[in-house]
Amino acid sequence: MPQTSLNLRRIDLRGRSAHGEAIDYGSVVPRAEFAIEAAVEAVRPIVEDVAERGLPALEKFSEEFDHVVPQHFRVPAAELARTAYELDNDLRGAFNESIRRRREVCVVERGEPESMIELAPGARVSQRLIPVDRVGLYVPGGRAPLASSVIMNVVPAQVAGVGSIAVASPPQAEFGGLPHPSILAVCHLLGVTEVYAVGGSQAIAMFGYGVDGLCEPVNVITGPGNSYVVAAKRLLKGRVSIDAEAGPTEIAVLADHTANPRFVAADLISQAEHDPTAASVLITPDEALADAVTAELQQQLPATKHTDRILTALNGQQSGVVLVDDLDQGIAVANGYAAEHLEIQTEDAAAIASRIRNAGAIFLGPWAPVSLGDYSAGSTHVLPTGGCACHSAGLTVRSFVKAVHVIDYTESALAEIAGQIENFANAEDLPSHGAAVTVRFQDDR
Ligand code: HSO
Ligand code: ZN
Repeated sequence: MPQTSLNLRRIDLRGRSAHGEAIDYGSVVPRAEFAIEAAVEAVRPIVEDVAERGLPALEKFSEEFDHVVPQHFRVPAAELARTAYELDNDLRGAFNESIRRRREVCVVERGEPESMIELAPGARVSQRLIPVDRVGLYVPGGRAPLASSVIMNVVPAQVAGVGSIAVASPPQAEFGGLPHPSILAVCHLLGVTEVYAVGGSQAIAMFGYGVDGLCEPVNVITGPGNSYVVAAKRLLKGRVSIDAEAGPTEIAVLADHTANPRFVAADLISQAEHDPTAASVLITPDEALADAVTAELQQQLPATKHTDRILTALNGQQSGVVLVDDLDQGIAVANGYAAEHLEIQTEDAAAIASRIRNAGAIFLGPWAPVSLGDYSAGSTHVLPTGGCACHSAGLTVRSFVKAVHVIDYTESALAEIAGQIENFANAEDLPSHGAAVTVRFQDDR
């Protein structure tokens, strides 16, 4: 049922520590349900069918889920060029600038392709960063055609040096069975020529197993998607590597009396716009700010395009205001929550940020809204959700390379450590391991 009024919950932590209560900061703000387990069972037969039958299975599932069977599952080059040609000039400029900025940051992310250390004379270990051979990037086409996600997935793969990059996005009946034109146009601007009009879990299966006569299997699958897409990625994990299992978008804003409530409200709304299960959380020691932000939300909501979705997200139990004793406690809440996006709108935001340990990305001060990062900051917008920022980072160049160690010891360098290896191996009751070293230093029989 459509919601009609804002009902943003408040979680009041003030005074609770003073009363000796131990607060579990990891569970102050609950997460929305993101049911992957059930989806895994639903997509298993789809993934298996694509793996077994290939093209006929893609046709069947396109019909069933996308209500259109594309004339060509591989988007013809002429269509890619056409969509880029037909792009509005200003939008083309925005796409190109976003690509340029992301690419510059990626060059820093890539770092040195090879680094070496000499641990003792002749004892050298190098680390070589080797890009994977082939990646498949999925771009959803449902609620919003995320052209920016094409940039965020393709650019780091390109800068990593991945030789073969394929993109898949669902066929859309309204575009004659092609993916959304802005997605195709961005592919063209990026120089990606292998694009498929295939959606959902069948696209993930196509990437994982390959489809005879259409698509070779890939080594890495990345890209956002609904719970079915995530479930399919989970099924293929191991066969390929995947990026994080992305759940609904989250924004947390840690703010004090210096924050502008109009900005804070707009930012909370911006991420709520993604999904009725998106999370928008304000953490503040300033009750007056909480009131002002709530009033601003009321004010701004009627003018939003996706009011229903936004209201549902804001009214959900996963969103709300957390009132804290002070910024120290605010930092504890932010670290416990581990938001995908954390904005810091406080006095000396940089100093506060230096104490943040868990967040997908940190946005400093009033002039760095999450929307900047979503499109044009140069940073990645593929970020860990659901608390995964405690152990994982966003998608970067490093997601597409393997760090391979190259071990290069001289005879004397090995001789120097041989006794220790033998000892170590014996302690593990694996004496043949030790012998593989010592045999090298025994007289030939
Ligand atoms: N905020 C989303 C990314 C996105 N926003 C794409 C707009 N377009 C997840 O980080
Ligand atoms: Zn966004």
